Amino acid sequence: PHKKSLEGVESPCCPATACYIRPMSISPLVPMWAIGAIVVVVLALVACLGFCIWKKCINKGKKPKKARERKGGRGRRKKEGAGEGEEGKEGEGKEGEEEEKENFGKLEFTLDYNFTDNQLIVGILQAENLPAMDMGGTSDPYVKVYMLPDKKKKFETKVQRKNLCPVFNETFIFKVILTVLRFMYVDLAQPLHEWRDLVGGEKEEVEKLGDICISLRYVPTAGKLTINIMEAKHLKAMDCGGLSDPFVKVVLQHQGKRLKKKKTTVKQNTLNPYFNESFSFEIPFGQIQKVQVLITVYDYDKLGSNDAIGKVWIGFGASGVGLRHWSDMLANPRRPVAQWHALCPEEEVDEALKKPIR
Ligand SMILES: [Ca+2]
Ligand SMILES: [Ca+2]
Repeated sequence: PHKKSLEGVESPCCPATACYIRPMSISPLVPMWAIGAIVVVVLALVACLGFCIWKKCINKGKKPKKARERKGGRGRRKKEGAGEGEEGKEGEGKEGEEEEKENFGKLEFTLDYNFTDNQLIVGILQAENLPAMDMGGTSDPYVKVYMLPDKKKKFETKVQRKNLCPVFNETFIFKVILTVLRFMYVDLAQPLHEWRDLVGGEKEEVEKLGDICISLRYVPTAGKLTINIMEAKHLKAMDCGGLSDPFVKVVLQHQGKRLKKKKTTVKQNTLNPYFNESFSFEIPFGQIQKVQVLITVYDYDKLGSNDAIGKVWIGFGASGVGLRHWSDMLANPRRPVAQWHALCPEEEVDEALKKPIR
């Protein structure tokens, strides 16, 4: 039913975020539950920097649990359990399980709705007592803000490095037309400002998608870049049989423009495919610094469209391993440099690619 009223809108914008639409043209776009969802989302927000990087360093030992236990020792746990309404009820007796549930820290935020401009203003102020997710007993937290059910319009705060009590003080504005302002959690006629306990982050964000080994070689004199897709391991199963049919797509970009696209063959029914397929590209020395290599692993499906398993960004504007691998290649002309990369969710990489590069 929403689709109709959104005619002429460029993207299939979700009903909850009326991004490109003039207020006049639509009426009740946001159902009550969607507004409720906004609040729920804000609660579940603190993510920890670069899940992919994190997964890479830590995936052998699940450190967070230990870290949480350590923190639990400070005695905050009991205070919280007794203090907050719903939590308090279960609070007594189940110490063991509680520990798991509770120590995600707290977030201070504001919600305000501007009726004149149809703006939902979300202020992310600070967080407290976040669990340590990294090896050094600390975290690099940032907050992601989005509205349900559609997560297309996302905002992120800056990353606060090595900080378990980060101060953000950032404001995000959602263009959204609200017709129902009262609902079970919040009355948006009044600005809301409060601290809430964080709950565990989304599962998809810590989910393992697999790793891919890539070799890069650049010969400056010839202006030739060779990318070898060597192998992948522990890929996520995308088919009902618990396996995937992986193949890899390599895209070369320069200043947002797609230069070339190549694909490997499909390896049937495996989560640990061996490819060893090479692709060469001509990139003059003057351009190589600004080139981006995007590598996506797909599961080939006979019926319907292929499923993306995960993606890796190497080269200009990349961070972490993606940047290091590229620098290593440039520092070692004519020599192939191989490197394992943890796959990231495709949408996450695409989102990051859209941002201006600093
Ligand atoms: Ca599939
Ligand atoms: Ca398949």
